Amino acid sequence: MAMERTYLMVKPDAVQRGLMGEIVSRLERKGLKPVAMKFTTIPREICENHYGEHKGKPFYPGLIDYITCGPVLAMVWEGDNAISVCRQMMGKTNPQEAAPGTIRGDYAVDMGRNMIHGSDSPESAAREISIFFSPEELMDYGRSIDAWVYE
Ligand code: D4T
Repeated sequence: MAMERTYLMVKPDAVQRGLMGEIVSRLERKGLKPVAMKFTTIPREICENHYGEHKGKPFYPGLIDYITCGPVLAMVWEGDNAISVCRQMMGKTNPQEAAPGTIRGDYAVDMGRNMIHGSDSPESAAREISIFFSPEELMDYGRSIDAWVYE
């Protein structure tokens, strides 16, 4: 098994639309384990650091305005291949191309209001988790149900 941690973030549009619970619920029902959660409004500098790879692209200013416009639910989730599992649950970046059954496929229609962020590699997961959480905010605990989630 490849136990991984991934950084997920319910974006301001999903918070405003009352869909935080729906998203957390899908992740729990999948069998993933919550490691950390924080309801917070992201300062601009931190958002610019998080999305540093997109600096200079035409959509960058709108992206920063959108992500910083209201509270987000910052989270860390753990599971076998959690990074790729969560990306699959999120669906493609453009919600119009995201498959039905995915979060973006079921609830979003606009690339600039695509509900959720998820790390795309172990390197970005480690980087993003460290931007939003201190080590002591990451919960280490066992769950008895894991014997029924994993063989
Ligand atoms: P995030 O990072 O928000 O989870 O999205 P993805 O990982 O799925 O996609 P991304 O990093 O390529 O894009 C970041 C963010 O920018 C918006 N965006 C992206 C946009 O508005 N127009 C575009 O052309 C692209 C490529 C959507 C997600």
